[in-house]
Amino acid sequence: MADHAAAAFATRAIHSGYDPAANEGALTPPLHLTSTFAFETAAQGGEMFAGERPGFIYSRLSNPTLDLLERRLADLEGGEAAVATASGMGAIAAVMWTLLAAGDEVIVDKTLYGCTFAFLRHGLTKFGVTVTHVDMTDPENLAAAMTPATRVVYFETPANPNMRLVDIAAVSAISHAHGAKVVVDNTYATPVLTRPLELGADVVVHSATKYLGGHGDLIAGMAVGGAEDMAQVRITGLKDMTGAVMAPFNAMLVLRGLKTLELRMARHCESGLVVARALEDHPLVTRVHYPGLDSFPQHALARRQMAAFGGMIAFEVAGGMAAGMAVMDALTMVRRAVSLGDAETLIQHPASMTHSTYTPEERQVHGISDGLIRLSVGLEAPADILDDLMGALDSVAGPRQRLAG
Ligand code: 3LM
Repeated sequence: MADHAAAAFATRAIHSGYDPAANEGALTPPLHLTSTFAFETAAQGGEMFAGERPGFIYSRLSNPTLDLLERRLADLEGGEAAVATASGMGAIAAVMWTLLAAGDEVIVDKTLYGCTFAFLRHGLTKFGVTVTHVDMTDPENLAAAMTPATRVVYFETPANPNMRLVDIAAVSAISHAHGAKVVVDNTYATPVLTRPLELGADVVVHSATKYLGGHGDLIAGMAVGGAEDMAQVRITGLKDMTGAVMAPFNAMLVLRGLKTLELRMARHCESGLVVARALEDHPLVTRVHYPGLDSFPQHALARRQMAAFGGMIAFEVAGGMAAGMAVMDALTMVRRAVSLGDAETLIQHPASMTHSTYTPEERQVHGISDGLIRLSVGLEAPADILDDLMGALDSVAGPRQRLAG
């Protein structure tokens, strides 16, 4: 199969953009550990700098290993081009600094990952960009908030940590009617579950640290979109402003991760639903936020916009934060750690960890309760994940029930 363009997702995740015949027959793409590239002649180097001749110049601009990863993820997301970055935050910063200038406004959703919130609230505002927070679960709120200065509309779906969804098609239509670009953080859903560009978004960003890498052994980010936007992100946001370029070795690890992305997501989704249902049935659990549950307020949108419901769950327990911490400390297999999308099931407390960049008042306004616990359901046998979680919940519920009795 020489041209993989028509192949299914799982096939393209393994083959897209790579030809062993052009690489000494190597089945696995070579790792190009080089910072710079030698020009055959001085004139040729000048032509490359002038953009008149294709080729590699310096690895802060591009590198063959990164180039393969970029073309492969662009293919999987349905975009024209992509840019690989040192981290998810590197991707977000490179995109925002490219699309925004002083005097512009960015409208962002109410709930965002903690460091994204801090970057917007305390970073971009320092440079004269207006940041407006809107509850985008109702797209009408966005329509009412758009101003002539709005250049970018930014959101996560599902949102970290409380799983709120945003209707990508509806929000994109509203944004485009006002001339604004739509940037979606697709870290939680991955292109296996949702492809925002196909629903109208202009740019997708990822923390590739998470499901794309998939093994908790690297920090990496990606941006995907139209060829012109990505060329600008590469030249402006990445090369000149952040310099947050991905290391070639990490690109190779992300390429390896992508090969099993669809398989892994299937398992994350299957176990996610089993765990979410079991949590919902436990007497200590007062609320479960998981798009696959009938009780999820945006379940209809989840069915429309997501191929399945993912491996991320947020839940609350009776007794609030103290009881939640006790549940976390009673676990024996599930790891107490931030990050997500790894083989290991991870649990963390957003208010004191990933979202401690918000003040307590901001967390309240932005819908992140102090008692919320976040679970990234891993690839272990679902029965073992359940045993550990239910055991921990029982051990905390037991004394509480005895106290109540
Ligand atoms: C976390 N999240 O545990 P990096 N976008 C989303 C994310 O969840 C993240 C980023 C971007 C977590 C990291 S918290 C100290 C650990 C939706 C990261 C940023 O720069 O690759 O970490 O991605 O929720």
